Amino acid sequence: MAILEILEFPDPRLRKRAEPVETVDATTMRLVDDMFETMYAAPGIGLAATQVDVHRRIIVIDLSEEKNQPLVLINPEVEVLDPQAETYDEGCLSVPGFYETVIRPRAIRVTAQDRNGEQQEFEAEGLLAVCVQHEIDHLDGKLFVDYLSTVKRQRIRNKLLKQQRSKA
Ligand code: QAP
Ligand code: CO
Repeated sequence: MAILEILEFPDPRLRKRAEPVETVDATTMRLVDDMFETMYAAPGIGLAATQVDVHRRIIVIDLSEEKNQPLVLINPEVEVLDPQAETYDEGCLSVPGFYETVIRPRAIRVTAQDRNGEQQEFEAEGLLAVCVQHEIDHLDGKLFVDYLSTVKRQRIRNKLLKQQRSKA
């Protein structure tokens, strides 16, 4: 297993649209395992392949305290069950140090393949619904900062660029 480098906003590679996974093979499984190791080490609760510069429709999530409830979503599809808006203070491993309120539909149905390529389907609300929608956005080249005002987004962008320059 390996810890992968996480791309940070405003890296243009975070804007690429991920392609569907055709067959869940050994390469896919290895990537999933590396994504979990990377997410747990961060630590985070959700990670999309886009964030590690792999442009395939793969997401890993674990909302448990003990980090023992891994959820793998390959080629995920979402249907809104309840469009009523719900707010949540979101963060992102690609936007380290910043949390802002985002509004999304409160309840969804998720269809996706799991780590073995088996089709799974479940309903989600609360943090899981937020996390799935946030991660699917990544696969479409979208970030939570896109829901903020231009002024807020630019301020975050400038602060992160400054941090990244001082690290490099
Ligand atoms: C996405 O986010 C998410 O700023 C997953 O310094 C977030 O794992 C979905 C993290 C909130 C729903 C609600 C962020 C770690 C982790 C940071 C994460 C940081 C260190 C974010
Ligand atoms: Co994110």
